[in-house]
Amino acid sequence: MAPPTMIETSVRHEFSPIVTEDRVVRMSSDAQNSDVKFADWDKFKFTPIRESTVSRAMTSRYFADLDKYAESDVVIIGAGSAGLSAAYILAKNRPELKIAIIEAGVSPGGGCWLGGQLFSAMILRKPAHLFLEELGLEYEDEGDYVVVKHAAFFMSTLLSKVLSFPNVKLFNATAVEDLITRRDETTGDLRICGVVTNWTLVSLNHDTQSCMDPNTINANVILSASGHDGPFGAGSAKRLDKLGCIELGHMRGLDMNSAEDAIVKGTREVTPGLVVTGMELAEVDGSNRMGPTFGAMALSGVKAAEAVLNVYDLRKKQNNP
Ligand code: AHZ
Repeated sequence: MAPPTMIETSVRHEFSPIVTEDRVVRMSSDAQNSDVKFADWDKFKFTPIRESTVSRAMTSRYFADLDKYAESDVVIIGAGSAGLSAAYILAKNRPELKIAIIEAGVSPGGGCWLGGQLFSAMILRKPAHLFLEELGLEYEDEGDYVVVKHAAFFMSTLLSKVLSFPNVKLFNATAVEDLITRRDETTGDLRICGVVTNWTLVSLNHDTQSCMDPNTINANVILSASGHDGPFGAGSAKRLDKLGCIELGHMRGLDMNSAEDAIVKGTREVTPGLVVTGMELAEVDGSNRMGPTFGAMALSGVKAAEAVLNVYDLRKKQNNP
């Protein structure tokens, strides 16, 4: 018997590529005419381009963004589930704010591409399902908790929505190396006024190369969402500890029930000018980890957005430089 073939020429497809002259210009579904009409691929040709045009198309935009976001309204450190949930709420509700997201990894998304132990499904305890409804994401309702069929489905949906807002710029492959601090003349408190950045690959090589100075971004409010301690995580918390602004609590062992409530409750402005969200808070407060349940990350992000706006609006009212 002949093996099943991958290509069957008589198959009727639901779509029809529209061909003008020798190029395919668009695809559309056409119920009346569902036989596929392929382009004449022998004649197919893209529009011409010079290499420098590609280079300028990228660099002009990137440097324009660096210029625009050098003064940001909000900087978010870390594009994991907590940082991106906050970015979504902020960007949607306050389209006039310039929001820069700084992500050390090349791939944004943090630890949210899989569930626990590299399994696919993502579990969120109620009422975090309300955030899924806001995103228009499907889930299975299991009573006290809900299940998204794949964590990547959650992350890719959230990411695409955040990136579609015109007031958001994601600078990935860029690490926050330090915080910009100023002493408040009236209170004497240290205030966080921005971030110190560098290409992540440069940050990883400070030990092997002579001084490679960083870049900076000033901002009215910083939202730190850099996750629990690890190669990059909890950077703001550790820096604030060294500056004497807080005393690190260090994340404790796993307890799903207490951990998720503690993260949402603890989401706040930890030091003037800097709000902390997500698992970085476990390092600040010494609360438990929750492992593979993600409701607290989403709702901590939502609460953080509110805290960021309170700080921002107050700062604007006081006209603080
Ligand atoms: O790359 C980091 C990740 O994408 C990024 N990041 C960390 N330090 C950074 C720095 N500059 C720029 N200095 C930095 N970016 O921050 C992101 C953090 O994402 P995450 O998913 O690790 O944190 P989260 O708090 O959004 O979610 C944590 C989810 C949990 S719970 C848990 C447990 O209980 O064990 N483990 C995880 C991953």
